[in-house]
Amino acid sequence: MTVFTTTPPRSLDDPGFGDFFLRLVGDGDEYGAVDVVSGLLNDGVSPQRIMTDLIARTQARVGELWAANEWTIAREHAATAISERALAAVAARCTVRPTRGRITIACVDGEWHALPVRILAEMLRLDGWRVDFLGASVPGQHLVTHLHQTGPDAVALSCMIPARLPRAHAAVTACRSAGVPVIAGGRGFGPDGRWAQTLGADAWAADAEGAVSRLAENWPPRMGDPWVSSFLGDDEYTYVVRHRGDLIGTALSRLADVYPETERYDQRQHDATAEDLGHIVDFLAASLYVADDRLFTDFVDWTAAVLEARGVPASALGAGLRLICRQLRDYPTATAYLDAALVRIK
Ligand code: B12
Repeated sequence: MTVFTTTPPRSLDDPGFGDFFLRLVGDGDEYGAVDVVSGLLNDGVSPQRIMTDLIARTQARVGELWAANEWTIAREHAATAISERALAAVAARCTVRPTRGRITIACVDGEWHALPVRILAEMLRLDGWRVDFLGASVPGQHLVTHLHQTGPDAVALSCMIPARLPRAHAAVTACRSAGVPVIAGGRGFGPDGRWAQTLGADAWAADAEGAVSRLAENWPPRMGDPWVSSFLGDDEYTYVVRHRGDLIGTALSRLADVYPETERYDQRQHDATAEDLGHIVDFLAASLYVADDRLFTDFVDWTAAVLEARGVPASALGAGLRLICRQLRDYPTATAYLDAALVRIK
């Protein structure tokens, strides 16, 4: 990171401006961060550019620093709170009268990444949409009640973690059954939005700018039968979901036999291991749900890197995967997905 001993950079185009802002959010300097975005607005920089090129990019770097174990979870939380404050400061300075339709924006049930979709909400407001922003983790039935009460022209559904895709599917199906077309987004739907289509979403966009363009043209889309893609998940998916607790509990009870280091684990390490095993089962289930092993192997690659940055060797992850795999001997697709992941971490 660049260290500024002299005058801080002034323009968003200056090399080092991103580092400068990252340092403010990383140091917990809320007033400094708000001053920076206010200064940019005063200089005539568009609010859209501040949101996408500064705040969103900074958050991506916050994520990299957390994943690399350079920043603690607390520092990431504090930085995110400051980014939210800076975003609110930008939004407070821009008032646009709605000229387009009405849109409901929500994160799927169990999805706590509200900031990405808050950026989307502000970008759509600036483009003339009347936005109902419902925020993080909206249970499907409450979302549908809201649709009946407000009658929007679209629902924008966010899913940042692929493990939430089965719940995203329930929400997509419910919204479409209520006659409201769905635009899906967030990295949980896959790098090219491939799983948005699997789940029957009417549209997908990679980011807020893409969503603004997609919704500005050719909306509403022609909606097919909402029930066509409403049944996903087979007996393997159902088995893994129903036996989640047993799969994790049995793996934990046998872990010390195959990975003796865990005998020296303190309570915090045990809790983290149980949480990691939970993620393995949840991502495996989601992978079975969309019938795509890439969802699971991408997750295992990511987990291996995160654990390695914390000094946990790939063999520990391998031990966990094998213990889950042994319990799923009678389930050929699940076993094949686990094997595909095991090959990668050897
Ligand atoms: C802040 C943060 C959190 C905060 C969220 C707080 C908040 N108020 O948002 C908290 C602490 C809650 C959190 C929790 C977790 N997080 Co987190 N988090 C992040 C972080 C650092 C920043 C998120 C952010 O604001 N990004 C900035 C925005 C702008 O990013 P963006 O993706 O470019 O956003 C655009 C698109 O996604 C798109 N978009 C989003 N939604 C929608 C919807 C529609 C309809 C459309 C069209 C477009 C769209 O438009 C956005 C704007 O352009 C990211 C890192 C990252 N790269 O994003 C990790 C990250 C997303 N988190 C991650 C993880 C793993 C988790 C946890 C599982 C950690 C854990 N072990 O508990 C939990 C899961 C919680 C849950 N169930 O939801 C991983 C996901 C990796 C993966 N395998 O998918 C990431 C990528 C970190 C990393 N580098 O590995 N997290």
